[in-house]
Amino acid sequence: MSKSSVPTISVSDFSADILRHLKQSLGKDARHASLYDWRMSLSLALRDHVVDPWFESTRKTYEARGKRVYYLSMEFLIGRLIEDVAVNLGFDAIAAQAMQSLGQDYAEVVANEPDAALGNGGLGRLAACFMDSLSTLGIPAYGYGIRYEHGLFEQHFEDGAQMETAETWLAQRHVWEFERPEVSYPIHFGGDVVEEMGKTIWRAGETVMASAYDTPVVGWQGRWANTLRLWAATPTTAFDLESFNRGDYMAASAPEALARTISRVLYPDDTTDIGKELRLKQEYFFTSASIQDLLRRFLSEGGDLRALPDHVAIQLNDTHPAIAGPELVRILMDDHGFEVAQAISTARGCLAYTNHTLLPEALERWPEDLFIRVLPRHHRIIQLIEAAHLAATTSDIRILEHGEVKMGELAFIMAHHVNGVSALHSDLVKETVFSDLHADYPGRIINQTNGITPRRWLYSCNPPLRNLINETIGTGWPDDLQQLDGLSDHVGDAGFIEKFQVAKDANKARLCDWLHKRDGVSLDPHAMFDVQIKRIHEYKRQLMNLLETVALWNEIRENPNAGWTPRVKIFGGKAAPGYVVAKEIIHLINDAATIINADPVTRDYLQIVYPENYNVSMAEILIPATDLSEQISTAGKEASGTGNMKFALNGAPTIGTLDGANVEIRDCVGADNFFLFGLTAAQVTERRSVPEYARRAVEASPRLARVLKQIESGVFSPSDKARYHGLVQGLMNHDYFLVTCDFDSYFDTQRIVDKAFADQPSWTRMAALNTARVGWFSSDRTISGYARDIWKTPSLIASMGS
Ligand code: 26Q
Repeated sequence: MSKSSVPTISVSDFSADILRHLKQSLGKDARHASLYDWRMSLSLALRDHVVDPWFESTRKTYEARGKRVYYLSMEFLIGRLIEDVAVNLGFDAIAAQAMQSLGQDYAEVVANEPDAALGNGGLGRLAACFMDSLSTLGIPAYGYGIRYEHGLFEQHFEDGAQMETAETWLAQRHVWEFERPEVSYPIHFGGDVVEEMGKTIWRAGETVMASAYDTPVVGWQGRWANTLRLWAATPTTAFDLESFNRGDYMAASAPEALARTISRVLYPDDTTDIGKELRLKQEYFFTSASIQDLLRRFLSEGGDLRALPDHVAIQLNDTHPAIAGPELVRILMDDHGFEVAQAISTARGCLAYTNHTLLPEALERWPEDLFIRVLPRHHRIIQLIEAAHLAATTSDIRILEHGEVKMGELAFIMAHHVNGVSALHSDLVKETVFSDLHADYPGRIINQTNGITPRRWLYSCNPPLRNLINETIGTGWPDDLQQLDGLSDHVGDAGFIEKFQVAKDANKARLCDWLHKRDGVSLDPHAMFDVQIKRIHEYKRQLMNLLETVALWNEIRENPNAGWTPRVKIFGGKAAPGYVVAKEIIHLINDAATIINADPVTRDYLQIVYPENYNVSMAEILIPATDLSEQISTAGKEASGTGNMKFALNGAPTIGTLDGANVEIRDCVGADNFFLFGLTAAQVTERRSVPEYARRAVEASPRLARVLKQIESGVFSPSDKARYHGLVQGLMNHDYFLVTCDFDSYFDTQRIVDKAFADQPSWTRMAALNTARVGWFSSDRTISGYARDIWKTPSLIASMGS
């Protein structure tokens, strides 16, 4: 693509930079420096090199007077940044050598950084990958979100059950951000709406300030850097002096306490937690601040608001910022004198909405009375938006219905484009949740299949494979991932396959070391590492994986000398604290691990491990070490998945259903290199209408019936034999996600996997073909699609053209 900007610094100069920061910024000398001090000094030395590309990008953006992208997301699941910045600047080798020359272990220093876990899972991580790609592609963009004081909770296991504790990433200084005390906006809540001299006036009840913190996001080879701007809530007046002077010390700090709750903590639920007032306030807080900020920028450059859609592209990451529509309309009408129709069409010209779910319970709705209480002016504007929609179409779809405000309908109606996140998902969006609105606005729904950044998810997390790829096809692939196709020519070469295997073995060894150090657990590095890592959800069917594990255990016990392929079943993931069934599933996996891992008969063939507190950094160790990727959701339920792409890219074939992006992954890697099982989305719908389908499936499968009986009777919970009654009964009686119906197909396919893995060269060839053929899943390709089809924004990196 563009010319590479090779780092222009020597190891000794960079070491000197680090020492300078150690002294000047940390106030330490090398003899007394802690790991933390070294990490801070290294980060600051790297950060110095981000500033120039950042300023340069800002200048070019300003001069171009072109369109900017504003990506609004409640979540940015970033992870660590040191390695990310080092890699993108081309400083990774230099940084490692500099730390070594200073007598420090680079890997240890890097690992000292806490994860920025400002997200729950897929949606938040997607936002982080998109920020990386927007900078790599040189598209002028701002990410807007919330600077939560506490990110996603930390998970601990107590006797196998999940416990949660607060996460405190800001307890240490976050070096990557720049506080912008001069950038702040008032955010109003509550109060009432009155008409005064023909004008509608919102007299707010309470006000908090939104204050900006900026983190530069540097793209590949430092060619461009955008800004991630996160908002923190602060009180309008730090202290109520009047109360204080009266001696009422507690009342004096009341406004402060109120304001600070807004950006205090990330909601730990990845489906809607209906009706929580604070959540609605969070959504409006960051959305209003972002809209005010982008309008201030536009107006300060002399823009005419009627031309706003030519300069501003606002992407809504799910419905969480859907209040952006009414907020923009409100400001255009109330502050700038726009007529309703003109305000709505101008706002719509700026807005686009990405849907990430088909689960009906996950579609955001707010009780109307709560909504009126918190945002009375916006409620009236939504009535105007609804009226305009009803007048312009033959539709009977409403935004306000049954005493609720439906955020999906609001986002859809206020967007010029709505997109799904995989081909199958986008089709289902058209056919199911938004079929009526699709008929009202044909052409509005499009697809943009998700992607992942190859910088973090291959280059940086997998050095052995990165080096092999570099020596095989050259170094142009990290920003042009389809070049991996070139590996296909080498899969017939035994020498290449051997090296691919060596790389995988090195990653497995790294995982074994890490787990041993962290948890004291030992794994057989020759066993198949079979990994399922993601949020715990019934539709993702970790329970089916566990049932298969128990069935396999039974079979090995009965016939220990049948030449079993050794497996380690690795689980990782958190359950929402209030999601009872998900927590039971976690408990069961841990209980089963206790019994099965202690069985001397099966010990050499089967082991279950569930490292606690799965996060982005753990994913970076697990994924490169994986042999088999578990993507086993009920067809039609996983909008896309992105872990599925990470595994395939790192040479792990998938066992999976035809769900989300699995469909497209299978198309790319070829049916021979993907272990398909289970019902299709259409068959799932059909099966649900069969009476007693779960009971029938269990009766038809003695293998499954036996496993369920073992679990129900307390084989894995000897101290509390009734512990899993409810879980098993739930499966027999409801099984909405068809675990029972897909079980046999899954078990049988796992046995095909066993056989395939036993032939190592042929397995490795399959793994290598996965890597070679999934270049299309780069988030650069995804972002190019958004830029082309939705935003109409060109790259400002000269040599990239477009
Ligand atoms: C909403 C309201 C109140 C509380 C919580 C929420 C909430 C928070 C997070 C609702 C949903 C989420 C996250 C959803 C999510 O991560 N979806 C995933 O998005 C990925 C990126 O597109 C897809 O790959 C996954 O398939 C999808 O499940």
